Amino acid sequence: MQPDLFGPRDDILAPGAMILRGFAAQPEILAEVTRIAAVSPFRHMQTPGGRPIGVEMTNCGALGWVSDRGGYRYQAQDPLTGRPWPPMPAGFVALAGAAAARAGFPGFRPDACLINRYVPGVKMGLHQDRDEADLGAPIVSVSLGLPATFQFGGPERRDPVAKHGLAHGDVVVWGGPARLNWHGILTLKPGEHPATGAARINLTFRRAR
Ligand code: MD3
Ligand code: FE
Repeated sequence: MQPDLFGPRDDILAPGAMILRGFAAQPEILAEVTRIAAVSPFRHMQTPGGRPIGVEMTNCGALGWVSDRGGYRYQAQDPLTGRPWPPMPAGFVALAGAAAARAGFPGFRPDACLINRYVPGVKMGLHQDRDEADLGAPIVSVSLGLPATFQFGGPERRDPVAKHGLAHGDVVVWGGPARLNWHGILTLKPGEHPATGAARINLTFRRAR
């Protein structure tokens, strides 16, 4: 989707955090996700404590984020297949770079893309993303399918949390002073989306090393 008659709908959440509404609604993105998941399927990972994570995950790129009894980390192999993660499609690299540049972070080259799949009833609790070696690089997130409510706090767990709706095609860039802010996704409400059915897909592009 392109900026419409109402003009570009960029929204600053905090210094370093910007929503680019409708920046990534191209159907090719979901076609690539389907190809990736045919090689490295969506699966429930386990927390280091041994509990299943409600969000289903897979990855593409040189590195993928994994969680199991051994902890959280990035690794080159998919533990389910024993093979490298599927390569990051060139269109993903270009999209993430363009979004980052637009938000004021030129030169972003992601080496990891975590793909989350939510069905109604699933949430992601408040957390920080701090497993990446280069915290100077931003994270770019792409939301597809069912809408969700995003919770965005501050650098401390106790900081107040604001809520923002994220819809199909919305891209958010998190960097600079917002890079270590706490965040989460409220329980997904039931619904159907023409692009994804009863699901929400989120891609997060990261510089892991
Ligand atoms: C703010 N994913 O995968 S994307 C995650 O919608 C994650 O699936 C959520 O949080 C999702 O780690 C939210 C938005 C997001 C991603 C990374 C951030 C917000 C962030 C890093 C720092 C601050
Ligand atoms: Fe996160």
